[in-house]
Amino acid sequence: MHTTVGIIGGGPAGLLLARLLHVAGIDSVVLERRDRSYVEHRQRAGILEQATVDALRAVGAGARLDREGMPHDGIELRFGGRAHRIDFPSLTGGRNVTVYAQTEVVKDLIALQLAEGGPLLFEAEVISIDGADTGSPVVRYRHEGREQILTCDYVIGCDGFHGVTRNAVPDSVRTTYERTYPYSWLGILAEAPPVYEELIYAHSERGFALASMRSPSVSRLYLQVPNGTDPGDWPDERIWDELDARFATHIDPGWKLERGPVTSKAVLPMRSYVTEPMRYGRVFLAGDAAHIVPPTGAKGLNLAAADVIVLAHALTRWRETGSTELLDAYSDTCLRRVWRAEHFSYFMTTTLHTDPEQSAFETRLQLSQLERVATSKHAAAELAENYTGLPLSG
Ligand code: RFL
Ligand code: PHB
Repeated sequence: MHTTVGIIGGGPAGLLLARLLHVAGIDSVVLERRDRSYVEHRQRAGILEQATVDALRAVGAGARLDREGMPHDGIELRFGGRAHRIDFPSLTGGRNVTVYAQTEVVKDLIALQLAEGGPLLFEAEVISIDGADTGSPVVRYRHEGREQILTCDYVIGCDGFHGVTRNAVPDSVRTTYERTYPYSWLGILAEAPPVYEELIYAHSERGFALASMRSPSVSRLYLQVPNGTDPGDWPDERIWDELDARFATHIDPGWKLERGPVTSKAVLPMRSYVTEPMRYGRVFLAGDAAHIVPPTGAKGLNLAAADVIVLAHALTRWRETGSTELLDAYSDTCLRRVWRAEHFSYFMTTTLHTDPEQSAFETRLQLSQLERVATSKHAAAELAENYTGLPLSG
């Protein structure tokens, strides 16, 4: 089999890229290791920037998003027993974000691609990519019990942090930057209406907590826990009690979350990671295959979308004019945005979590920084601009 663009991975990056190329009249094949149901039910991100929403609409995946997505004009920060709201539109010239789960984005993109796109193969595991520095790279994959070959003009690695495409970039040209954190998140889904209208990010002496949502009847909640925590050590009542304790304020001491059946419970480690460059020969990396951010800034899915928007534009230019100018600029163009998001995600993470080793001095610095965001329009605008997403060219 031959295709113009071979896409490894059917997560948000690979699926959105396939749709963007389809709209531009460029053929592609998507190879996804897992089965369809697994990919559609993997619990992950919830926040879409405006540019991500616009891209989904442009590829025809906007209808359900426009019906069911929940536009949010702000977030609440809780710290030192107080609550403070950051208003996005007034601080950013009108921008906001939309709460719409990654599972739903993926379902919408898969349905579209199967209805009217190029091949999207599930349970097709890529084993290797050869000839990145030749004119026609070769993808080897296993599908329906047989090893198969896909030759491509370009190969795009959208295969996430544990993918194989990164290995096609020789160690001698690759630099990796990494940071781990001394805490994880315990994330739950609960059949309980969120009593809050906007997301709440809480700094507390007991550790960080985040209240998000999936729908008017489903809450998504996270607690900072030590690395290596067994979710089995957290019975539901313990989770709810701890969430209430971390969200408590002096102003409304009776404030409590609405409780309901917990339908999913998992521990997620936190990591910052960037590999450079994001391209070698005719192989390109996009999304989590090239970079990871801790989830506190809600940037991972949006960075993946931004990468493939830049890439689709560059491939379209190449197809129309034969010029590789934008493809040659791809890595530098994306990395500027990636590093900004890395810094923002690091800032949100280290400002809001309690490092088990942290001194009282460091806790006071965190509270002082949060106080600054709560009292300075400039500090609040810096947070709001990064949270709602910087312009795609930036
Ligand atoms: P994915 O989603 O990991 O998809 C990669 C796909 O590649 C497949 N694959 C292979 N296929 C074929 N052959 C191989 N050898 C393969 N190896 C792997 C995998 O099966 C998979 O289907 O990467 P992608 O597309 O780059 O998308 C990235 C996002 O999934 C990720 O950044 C976000 O989920 C991060 N994230 C968040 N991002 C946001 O923008 N906003 C948020 O609110 C947000 N919250 C989160 C998050 C991530 C979380 N976790 C679990 C890490 C909250 C959480 C809890
Ligand atoms: C989520 O809804 O899953 C979510 C929201 C905001 C974050 C991380 C995750 O920062």
